[in-house]
Amino acid sequence: MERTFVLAKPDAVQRGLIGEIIKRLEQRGLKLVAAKFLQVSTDLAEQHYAIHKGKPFYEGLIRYICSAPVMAMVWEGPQAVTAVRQTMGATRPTEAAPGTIRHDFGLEVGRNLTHASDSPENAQAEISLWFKPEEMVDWKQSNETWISG
Ligand code: DAT
Ligand code: MG
Repeated sequence: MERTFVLAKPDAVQRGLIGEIIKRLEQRGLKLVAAKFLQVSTDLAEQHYAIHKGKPFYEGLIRYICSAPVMAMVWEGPQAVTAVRQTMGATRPTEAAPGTIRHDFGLEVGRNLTHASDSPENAQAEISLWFKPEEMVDWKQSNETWISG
């Protein structure tokens, strides 16, 4: 089983879309294994988006991610990284496929509602940046065998 890190970003929180995002990931069959609601510090934002430092949109991205609370989550399932990126849609909402979160709720790249890890390696790094090991909940989903056989 694979795990991936997901954020409902400040615009999703402000627009009351946390539930919608969680609903879509639950419906997909993924299992929630950690979650917390927090105000992101500049320090955490800079660590999370270190790969984008120096890009033209970097400063705005840090301001945006710290501008209101976020819901940070870890989701588990077969190919969870790929599955969540697919449910989330392309980075630019206008390029995201209909039926994806970014298409269905977004218009601009700077307000694209969600973050999700882009590889299993980055997922591990992001999970350990945002969560302590003891914050991960080990539980069995009763319908697991009907989602992955
Ligand atoms: P993703 O979030 O799909 O993994 P990314 O890692 O390339 O995309 O970029 C991180 C975030 O930075 C992205 O969700 C929105 C913002 N961003 C990326 N490219 C941008 C651009 N050209 N202008 C403004 N914001 C951008
Ligand atoms: Mg990315």
